[in-house]
Amino acid sequence: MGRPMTDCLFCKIVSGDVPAEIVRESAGALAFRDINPQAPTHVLVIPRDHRPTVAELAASDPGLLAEVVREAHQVAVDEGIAETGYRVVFNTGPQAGQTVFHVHAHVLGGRGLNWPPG
Ligand code: D5M
Repeated sequence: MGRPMTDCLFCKIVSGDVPAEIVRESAGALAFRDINPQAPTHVLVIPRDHRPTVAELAASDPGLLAEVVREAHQVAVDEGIAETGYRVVFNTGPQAGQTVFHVHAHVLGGRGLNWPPG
């Protein structure tokens, strides 16, 4: 089980020490709106337990990763974008743009999304 990290922003959202607009909660995961939205729907889904990257979560707890992905889909259903389409992104590592090293799935939708991404 991942321990809370005192210097981790998303662990502080899990503990309630940092406020967030929470949209869904499950036993192992939390979903909240991104503070800097890049699309009409932009929600982050995180495991409550601290894991730095999706690779480390997949290796240590694949069931929890599955829960994060299920919750990401449920966010899309709740937001009304599951039918039109949405994107789930795990930025992994600095070159991919990961800035917060507590794994998070970006759920993006509500507008046309370009491919390839920038
Ligand atoms: O994504 C990290 C994301 O986290 C980025 O889109 C901004 C978002 N963020 C940063 N601080 C907060 C708070 N306090 N609430 C909600 N969202 C936040 P990355 O893939 O690591 O670049």
